[in-house]
Amino acid sequence: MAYDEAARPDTSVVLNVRAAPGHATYEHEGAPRIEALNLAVAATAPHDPGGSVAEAALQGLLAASKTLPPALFYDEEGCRLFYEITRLPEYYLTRTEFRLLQSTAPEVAAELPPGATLVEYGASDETKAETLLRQTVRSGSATGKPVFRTYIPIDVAEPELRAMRDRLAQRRPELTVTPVTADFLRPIPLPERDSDSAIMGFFPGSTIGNLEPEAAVAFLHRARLSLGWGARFLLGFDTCRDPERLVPAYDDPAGVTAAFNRNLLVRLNREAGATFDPEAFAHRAVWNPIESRIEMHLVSREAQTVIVAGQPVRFARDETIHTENSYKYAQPRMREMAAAAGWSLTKKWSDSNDLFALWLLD
Ligand code: AVI
Repeated sequence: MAYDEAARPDTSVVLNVRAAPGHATYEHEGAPRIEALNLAVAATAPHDPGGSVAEAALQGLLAASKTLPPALFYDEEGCRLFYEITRLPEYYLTRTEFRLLQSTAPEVAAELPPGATLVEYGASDETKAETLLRQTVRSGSATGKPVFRTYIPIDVAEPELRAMRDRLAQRRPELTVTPVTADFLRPIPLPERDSDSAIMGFFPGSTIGNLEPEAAVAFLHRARLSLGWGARFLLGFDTCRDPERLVPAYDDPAGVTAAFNRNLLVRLNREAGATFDPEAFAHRAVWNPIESRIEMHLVSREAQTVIVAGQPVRFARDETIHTENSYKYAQPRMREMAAAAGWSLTKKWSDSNDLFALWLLD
């Protein structure tokens, strides 16, 4: 499929990866602030974050069908590679969503009364939230006042949250920022707030696609319970199901996604006493039309035995380690999932190529 040159990302952006595992933020050269994205990814793993990397890896590698938990992608190098992925011409998700957010934020904000609270799940960076936080009331006696009075970013990375709060305190002194350090896949008690104020959850980045569908519904349901029945929820998800576009987005010719995938093995060598030769595994991205997902695998190029945390792990030639699923939802399916979690669709937006959707739920 042809690459849309007009959609090419701005290459003047300079990467500034902060060192906390699982999280990165990016800053414009010289400019006060960022064009970037949040990595709402560190909490998407199906393993206990309290367990060790070796335990999590062995659990998957000793199973009949080998897997590795996707949260292990996001060490410092993984964050850097993920950032590179988001800049690739083939990886349309990030820039498409960011543009959509920029153009629809005024309409989203118009749905809320002044003094609202924004709760972002997996927020290690405020870039996407700021498209909303900068919105002001457009009519009536509160004209010109900010729509959002409070911002509650939720993430596992405390240093990132603190840094974000400090930046926002400088840029938006009128905004109350109350970070919550937590894994958003677990029940989260929100800070006390004025019960009269409107509240909106925010889950951008199509991170919902990295959860198994049942986990996605469970997450949306927990959000429904903690935000309350009067709440709104803004959800960003990838809707493209065209393998001709998807496969290059997850298997780019520059090999960045392959490096991102193999970095899992590099990490296991460093942190789990493993003996992987990363080049002995091929990166594979396949579209699974039955499950409606892109799967990433590492395929053993030969029969081999690798030691992980003192245990031998045997691979047959062509045996795969399934490392990630990225579900792409048709809109009716997402509507069903949202409904199962207690949300209904109020408004929806998508880009002109119908690649990405932003949904306002209530
Ligand atoms: C973080 N997440 C939404 C990305 C995705 O597209 O599923 C992770 C990724 N994996 C490979 N490329 C990007």
